[in-house]
Amino acid sequence: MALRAASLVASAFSIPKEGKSSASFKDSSLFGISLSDHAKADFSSSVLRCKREFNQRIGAVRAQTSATASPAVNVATPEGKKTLRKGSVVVTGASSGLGLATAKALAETGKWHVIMACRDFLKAERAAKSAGMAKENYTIMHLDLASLDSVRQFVDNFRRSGRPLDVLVCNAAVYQPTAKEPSFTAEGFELSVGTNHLGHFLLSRLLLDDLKQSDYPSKRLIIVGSITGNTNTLAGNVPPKANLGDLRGLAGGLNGLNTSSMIDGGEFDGAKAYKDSKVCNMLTMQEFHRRFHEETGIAFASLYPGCIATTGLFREHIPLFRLLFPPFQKYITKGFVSEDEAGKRLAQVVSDPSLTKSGVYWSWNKDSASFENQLSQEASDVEKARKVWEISEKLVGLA
Ligand code: LMG
Ligand code: NDP
Ligand code: PMR
Repeated sequence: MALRAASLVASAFSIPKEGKSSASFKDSSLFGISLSDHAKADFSSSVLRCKREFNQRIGAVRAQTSATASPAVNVATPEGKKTLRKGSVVVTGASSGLGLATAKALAETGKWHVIMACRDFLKAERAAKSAGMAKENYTIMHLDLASLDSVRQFVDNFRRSGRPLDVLVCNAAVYQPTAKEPSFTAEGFELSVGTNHLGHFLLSRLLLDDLKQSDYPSKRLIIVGSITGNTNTLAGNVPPKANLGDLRGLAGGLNGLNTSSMIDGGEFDGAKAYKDSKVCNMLTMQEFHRRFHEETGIAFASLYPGCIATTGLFREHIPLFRLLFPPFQKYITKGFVSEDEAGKRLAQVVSDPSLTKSGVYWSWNKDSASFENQLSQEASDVEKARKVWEISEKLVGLA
């Protein structure tokens, strides 16, 4: 047990070995940007593909009559130099915590227009203002991931806006650690998996087309994962552990009536439902990668941004937990990261030229250097990923 615990502790902190940290990217460089050979190949092929797509698309772009016409990917400065247009990124759940910090970090660069996809418009507006985001750098659009109608409506509204989609960040989540009984989405799915996984699954499937049409040189689809869904870490071994079992509850629709509200068919447990939903998020990212990376050049990625112990995620936990959790993470596990720092990490996955590799679960070491982390056996199970994908397609009405 002691040995097992020690190895769990080591893998929880997963300090990168074998030169996997981003420092190792320094071995080659393209246009002054440090890239690994793999990432370089990835980047240049996507540049070529983008040029092709751009040429095909340019007619369509010109014909667009919507309110905000999609600008050309290269825009001329007053001095006549060509620069890349502003990127257009959708961030779900940008009204607090990691999503807000990411939106802020991206907006501050002046290189991104952030579409904050939020369920509470006023809260989002106040959050953006108090974060000091300049008006021209963001747009708030309504999205309630606990309703598939709302997801479809959001996609519709987004398309009407005429903005291109260059990067999609699936960040929003709910966590119900103290709920005794399950609650449900508009369609009757258990709320955590319904919101965190199924809502995002439909959103990202629908918006894949929009991403494909973007002429931006580095298109990305990011789904936020977590350490607690990975049972190859200490954090992932704190009970209740994530476990999707044979997916019988998911296949039954998680409605808690004629079937369990839990993916594995067991008794409802809010903390487990959240961890299970994160496993689905990480499996979905990999399935996207297998199905669409080669064809589209889109980079699919997931990440564990660190333990952001101060966010609204823990709003339903007991007050004592909320009081002790931040110092516990800061001084005992040392896994604590501030909202600002976590936002910068996710912003890197959105826009850093060295993080173009697809199919990766990014993590950071203590010096905030990114590295490709290992997922648990279940969170990297190819067969399970395919099954989760296929069942989810049916549940959200895509198959
Ligand atoms: C459930 O409880 C909740 O019921 C559920 O609502 C939800 O929140 C869910 O995962 C989320 O958790 C889990 C519960 C059971 O954990 C606790 O919250 C109990 C805390 C017990 C405190 C133990 C002492 C730790 C030292 C404390 C420092 C003070 C700060 C307190 C901060 C509180 C924040 C948590 O958890 C357990 O069963 C406890 C044992 C779990 C360990 C499992 C890991 C196996 C490997 C063992 C290695 C041990 C060595 C590591 C030492 C780390 C340092 C403590
Ligand atoms: P927060 O609670 O601060 O942020 C969650 C966001 O999701 C909020 O903006 C919330 O909106 C939004 N949201 C919740 N339900 C819906 C819904 N139905 N439709 C639309 N938006 C919704 O938590 P975090 O910032 O901590 O969480 C962000 C992500 O980070 C999550 O994916 C989480 O799993 C992940 N994560 C967090 C860690 C942490 O330690 N905090 C660690 C690892 C991963 P509203 O403001 O209206 O409530
Ligand atoms: Mg955990 C290296 C140790 C580590 C890390 C990085 C986390 C992250 N946690 C660690 C260890 C422990 N935690 C230990 C030893 C315990 C038992 C005392 C513990 C407990 C604990 C609880 C009760 N931890 C928690 C909870 C929660 O309710 C959080 C949770 O599981 O939400 C699903 C949580 C978390 N610990 C983390 C992280 C990142 C979380 C937050 C949520 C998430 O994964 O998104």
